Amino acid sequence: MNAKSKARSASPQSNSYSTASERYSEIGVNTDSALERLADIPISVHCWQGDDVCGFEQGVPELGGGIATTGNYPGKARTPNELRADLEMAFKLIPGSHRVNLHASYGEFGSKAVDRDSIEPRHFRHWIDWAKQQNLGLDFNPTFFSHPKAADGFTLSHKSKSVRKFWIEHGRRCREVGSAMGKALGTKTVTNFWVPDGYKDTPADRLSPRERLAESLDSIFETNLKGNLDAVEPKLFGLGSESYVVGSSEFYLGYAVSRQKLLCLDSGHFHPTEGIADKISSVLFFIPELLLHVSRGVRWDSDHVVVLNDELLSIAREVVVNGFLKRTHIGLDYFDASINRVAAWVIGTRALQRALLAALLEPTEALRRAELQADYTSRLALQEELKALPSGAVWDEFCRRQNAPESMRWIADVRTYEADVLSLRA
Ligand code: RNT
Ligand code: ZN
Repeated sequence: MNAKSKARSASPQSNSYSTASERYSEIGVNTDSALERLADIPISVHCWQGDDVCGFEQGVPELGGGIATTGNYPGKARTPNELRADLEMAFKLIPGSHRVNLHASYGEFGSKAVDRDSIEPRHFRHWIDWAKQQNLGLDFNPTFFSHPKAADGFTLSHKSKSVRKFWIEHGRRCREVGSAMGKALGTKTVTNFWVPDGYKDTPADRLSPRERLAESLDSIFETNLKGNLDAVEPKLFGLGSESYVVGSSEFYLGYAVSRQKLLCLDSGHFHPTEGIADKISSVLFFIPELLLHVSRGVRWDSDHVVVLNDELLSIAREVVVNGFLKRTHIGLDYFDASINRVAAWVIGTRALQRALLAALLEPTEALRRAELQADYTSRLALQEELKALPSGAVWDEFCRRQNAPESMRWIADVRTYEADVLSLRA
């Protein structure tokens, strides 16, 4: 139990919560049980928002792989200790108990350079100890970008056997790190595979790279490891891979179904008007579990800070009302260097939790009853009515019970932290 949950129910509930609770009970929804369920949903918070996806390897090249951060807001974390301190600050302002999602490039390698094909669980020992002490789960990602051997845009599907061999070894070692994390913390680590491989312009051969990618992945996944779950993440396009991405949606859907792996749906990895909410009940029909990278696409960028918009509400709804919470690992994936990075974590995570709460407060039975009776008029009327119910008061009560700041009160703490800590970083 963490410090936050120990202080649970310290203060009495507010009048506005009682009023809200009554309004919801009129439509058959129990707000107390919604709050209990919400407290049980961990969000995997991505470490890379804290330092613009730089990581801690020696002499790392520029951020590559077709992803980019924009902005130069001061105060990004420069060391593992700074990143952990920033995450601790964010978790004080986020209700509930959560997880941290690490990339291989965030290992602690000491003074000597450790290449990607040589990483070991010991390079993540501090992270594991810290996670244990903070009561956090860990998730993991091999880093197939920002590296000389990825500079030409290909890794696991590279035409050169020796380049592929290097990245296959990286993938294998990352699963071992994931397994060590999962075993040490008693909660399985999801190790997510995303490779940037693709062409800027129209390829002459779309097939061979896909054959090589499947073969490389199969050899990475050869061994069964305890404590670890494998996920694969498709993408539509990246910067410099506008015309062709080897690991497309169809490729990985087929791969995940045929190998019974987790599929990672990143909400920024599809056509601009294509949402992932409707995909959830389809893919979970054929794969064991799902990983979500909740993000927000804006034009060319797939990684704006998550906000409480319709897309987010429908993603959360599909997971909750279909009973998929146990089979869905919910993570965040965005990186904004133009605002306070601790605030970026807090805003995105709280937005996601509010979307989950809205779903937990839905009178799903009533909606489904109307639907079965072909009463689409009542279904639409009720869907609209729900938007105006006082979910804000229920959210405030959740924050109070979890000993996290209500409404926007967290921003004062971010400002203090900025003045005392972040602004001192050169
Ligand atoms: C990139 C993918 C991938 C990365 C992280 C850093 O488009 O979304 O998940 O964002 O691995
Ligand atoms: Zn992603």
